[in-house]
Amino acid sequence: MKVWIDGQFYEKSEAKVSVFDHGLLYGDGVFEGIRSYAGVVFKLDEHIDRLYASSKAILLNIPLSKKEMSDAIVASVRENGLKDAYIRVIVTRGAGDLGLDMRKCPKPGIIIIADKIQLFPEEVYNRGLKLIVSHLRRVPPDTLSPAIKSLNYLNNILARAEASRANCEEAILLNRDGYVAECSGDNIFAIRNGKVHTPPVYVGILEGITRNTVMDLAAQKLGLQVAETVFTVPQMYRADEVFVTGTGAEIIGVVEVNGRIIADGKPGPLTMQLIKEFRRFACSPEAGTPVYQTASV
Ligand code: PXG
Repeated sequence: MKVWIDGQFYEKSEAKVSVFDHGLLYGDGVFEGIRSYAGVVFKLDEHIDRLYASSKAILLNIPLSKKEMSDAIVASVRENGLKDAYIRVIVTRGAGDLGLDMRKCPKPGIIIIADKIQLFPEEVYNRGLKLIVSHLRRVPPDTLSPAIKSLNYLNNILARAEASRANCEEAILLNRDGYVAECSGDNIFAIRNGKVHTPPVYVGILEGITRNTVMDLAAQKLGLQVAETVFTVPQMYRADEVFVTGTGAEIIGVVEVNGRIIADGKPGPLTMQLIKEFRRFACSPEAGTPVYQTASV
């Protein structure tokens, strides 16, 4: 595997960064997780826009134009001969001294890892996930905005650990007011009476690219009403269907929340239909940016 670092490819064993990088010392940096399907990088422009927005918010000036970044990502997938890939783009503050001062870090570091994708077993999509509500609240937007995809993921990681310790696959985080925000690495949806609900961005979430795609597909392909709604945990208990969305997960039904079985305990019919529509869309050329001359099949 070849890893792109600051304009050059390195063998995996040689792909290294400084121990003085503030990305490591302080989690000072931003990232994206992106997929490619059949040689098309899914929603690449949207991921790049979010990366640059995150980086602007933390006063980090990426020394590449968006076009150069896009080309480097595509080149990384091609260099590794991948069609279906998981791509991690990381922009760190770069090497500095041991203090917090970002002015001591003259050069941001850019890393692009394009690897084979670790898929969830198909059985997970058919069985659905068990979730808990974490006792940790999602970081409030006036502390470190969850809209920034920063390298500070301890809030999410500790919530996920809480889920694992309770034999659950994901954790729901509430915002400061106790409303459902999102999961540790996924956005959340609830369907009731044929209407699709997901928390609005102002609740304090990452505006997921899968989330936005699913909102479009639910409205356009399934003809459902879709709304950004503030909702509580008990409202989720009585939903007809609950599911999570994310780059890795795509769409996975939720069958249990805090020990409460959702509906009949199976992923719902609309959820299964959305999974089908999402997969069909993801493998189409209009889903993103082609890696090879003749993209897709
Ligand atoms: N919320 C959070 C907090 C995330 O980190 C999402 C929602 C979904 O966003 P997208 O754009 O992917 O639809 C994410 C992103 C993992 C992993 O290994 C997951 C994410 C990021 C990094 C790693 O599960 N999810």
